[in-house]
Amino acid sequence: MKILITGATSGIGAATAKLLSQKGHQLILTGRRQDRLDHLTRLLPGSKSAAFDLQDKAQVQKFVTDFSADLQDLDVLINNAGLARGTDRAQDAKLSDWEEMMQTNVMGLLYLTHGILPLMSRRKSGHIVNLGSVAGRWTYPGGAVYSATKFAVRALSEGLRQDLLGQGVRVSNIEPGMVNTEFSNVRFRGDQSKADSVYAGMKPLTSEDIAETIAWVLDRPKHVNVQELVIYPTDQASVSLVHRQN
Ligand code: NDP
Ligand code: 8X3
Repeated sequence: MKILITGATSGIGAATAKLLSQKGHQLILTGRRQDRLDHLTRLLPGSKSAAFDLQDKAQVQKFVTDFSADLQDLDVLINNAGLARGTDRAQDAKLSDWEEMMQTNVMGLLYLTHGILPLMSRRKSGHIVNLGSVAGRWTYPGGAVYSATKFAVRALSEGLRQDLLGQGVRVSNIEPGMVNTEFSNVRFRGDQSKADSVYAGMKPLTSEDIAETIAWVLDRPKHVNVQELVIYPTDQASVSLVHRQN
């Protein structure tokens, strides 16, 4: 299959790219960090890449135009790129952090999906896999706006399934709990000790766990659509209930 993965430069996106490449799929990989994309395309035979910022509508539309020939027969879009910024209570949070999360996790996903959907609908075939989160079902202190973006991803996934009914296009929303990636480092703007403390004394999910989940969802027969999938580490019972060894 031909598969486009956003946020392939790190974490879940990079692990998914490696696994799907091993399985023989043809990949188009995106992210902002050109050096990491170059490394991946060297590593993964037949893969292509494009560096652009999902927050910028013009850059996303330019990508869709530049890759128009490649995208005509795209089988799968994995809307993985996303981020959280900070855990400040809403009353203390920076508006620019809220804007960055909304613009990336919601508008970026929409800009790209808007470019790809008509192509899939026309072919009456395709699969959109969104990276939601358990934060898209349950909120926690300091996570209101990140959660709002992932609630939006869940609503969009559900609404798209309704609009696409009869078009042969599947939409899946994967909703992980804690996964140890660069996510917390980004959330705390490079403070690695703060990022490490998120996973201290517990065993989080790995990027590979989620990559395997995505590969399984893609491998279901065409008449089967895994609509939503919540996956927590065993050490996490809810967004705020985590078991830690001392
Ligand atoms: P990482 O920080 O490791 O990876 C995030 C990816 O998103 C990077 O490749 C980054 O690429 C890309 N990205 C971020 N902002 C932009 C942008 N403006 N334009 C283009 N690409 C962008 O985090 P994860 O792998 O953990 O996160 C992947 C997805 O999984 C996210 O949507 C996240 O919300 C979700 N998720 C993560 C969980 C976790 O605990 N880690 C749990 C549940 C869901 P670059 O910086 O090169 O642009
Ligand atoms: C990331 C998981 O619990 O940090 O989506 O919000 S959480």
